[in-house]
Amino acid sequence: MTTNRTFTMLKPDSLEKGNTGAILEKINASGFRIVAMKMTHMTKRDAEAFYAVHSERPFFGELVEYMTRGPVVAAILEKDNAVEDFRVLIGATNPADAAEGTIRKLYAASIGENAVHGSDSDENAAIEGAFHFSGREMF
Ligand code: 3AN
Repeated sequence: MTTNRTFTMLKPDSLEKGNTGAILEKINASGFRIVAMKMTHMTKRDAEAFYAVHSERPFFGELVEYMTRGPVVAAILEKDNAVEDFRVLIGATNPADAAEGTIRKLYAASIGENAVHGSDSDENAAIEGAFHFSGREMF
């Protein structure tokens, strides 16, 4: 099944390193339309809720700390087959395994600080988009 929308966050390391513009440029150049976008600083509670699926993983505390140490850019993106195509564009979770030219290969430092988030299913794209945006903020 294909879908039209996915959800992304440019993570704190991307903003700290000044990579926001370059990453957004790559997203645009890859044919994604921006449906919603904002800069936001997640609280500990936000991050724990957003990543609840990982709450039992050993890296959960580290993940929450990282995602709350500075602002992120959250966005909903539209394109045919958006979820799958965006996962290809960002590359593997571990940048060491990410393909040449992918966002994580270019901008991520490590598996823990991997520059960008991309939804892994249509269902999660809808849940994650609604976590950050109301219907009135989607265009
Ligand atoms: P993806 O972001 O590629 O969907 P997930 O959902 O498995 O990967 O992991 C969510 C986030 O948790 C990753 N983006 C990364 O920041 C962090 N993470 C995943 N695996 C590890 C790990 N082994 N050690 C530290 N952090 C990790």
